[in-house]
Amino acid sequence: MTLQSDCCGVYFPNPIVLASGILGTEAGLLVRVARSGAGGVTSKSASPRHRTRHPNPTVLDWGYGLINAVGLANPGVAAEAPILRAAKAELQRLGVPLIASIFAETVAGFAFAAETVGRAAPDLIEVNISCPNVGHELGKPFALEPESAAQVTAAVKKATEIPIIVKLSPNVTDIAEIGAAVEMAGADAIAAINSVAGMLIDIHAGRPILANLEGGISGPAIRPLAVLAVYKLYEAVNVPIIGIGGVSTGADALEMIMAGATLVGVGSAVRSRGLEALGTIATELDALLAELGYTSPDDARGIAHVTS
Ligand code: RRO
Repeated sequence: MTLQSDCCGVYFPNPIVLASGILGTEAGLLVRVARSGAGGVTSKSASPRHRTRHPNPTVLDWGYGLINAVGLANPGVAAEAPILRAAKAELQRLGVPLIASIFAETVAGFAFAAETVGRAAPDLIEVNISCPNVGHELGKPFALEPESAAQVTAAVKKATEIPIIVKLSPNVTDIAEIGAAVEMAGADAIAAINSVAGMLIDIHAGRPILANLEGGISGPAIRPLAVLAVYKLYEAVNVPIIGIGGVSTGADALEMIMAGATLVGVGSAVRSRGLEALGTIATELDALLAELGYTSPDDARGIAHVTS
């Protein structure tokens, strides 16, 4: 069985890719995940200027997944570009594509970030317009309105020739509407979903656990939300979809593919199953596709769509 997958003309040895954020901005960990069988890796979003994290606690495992408010800690795109260039050289030897994620608080900042990470020649650029934990020019994430989502997409598209993946937020009424808007503005692919806004309260202290008060929920608890988002997007857009949210087994990955995903992002499962999780999930997916009579992930993509 071949698990080979094509996204925007980029060849992935298998569709299981490391989601952004979970392993930070360092090259070494990205390469380690690639060595243990990931089909692709995404770096943590880098912003125009260096950012420090929010005060602790920033991440908590609450039993059904994680809640985080890291606050986009990163060294800034100028420092991140050489780190990514080093990672890319090694990843290229392994045949594993690099997706460089960017974030900015302004539309112009996104264009600057795209130009700067472009120097590392990543295979794709992820445009993170959906971080729930940091401030934005409009006071809310660009992914929450079709107009602002499209504005960022168009600006980044103008700033780089590298294909762009726009990462959407689940914290909206109609994700398909946002997806259609970014596709129209030039997105080459769509990633869905970022973490779901949430809060946990320490009943002994009588106050929210995270220092940032609210954070983003990820892991198994959000998987059905992510599957529905991918399903709706698949009916609304023609560009490839990277399905992200709570995937931790080959069966979970196949569910995303059946909803319409071309690639499947894995984040929180790295915490529960270790750095080898992605390779293991790819192996499980391979066995499951064969068992169910599919000859490739392409065969299974979107089959859950019921036509009346
Ligand atoms: O760094 C974070 O707090 C963070 C980001 Br940029 C994001 O996109 N999603 C998330 O859950 N946390």
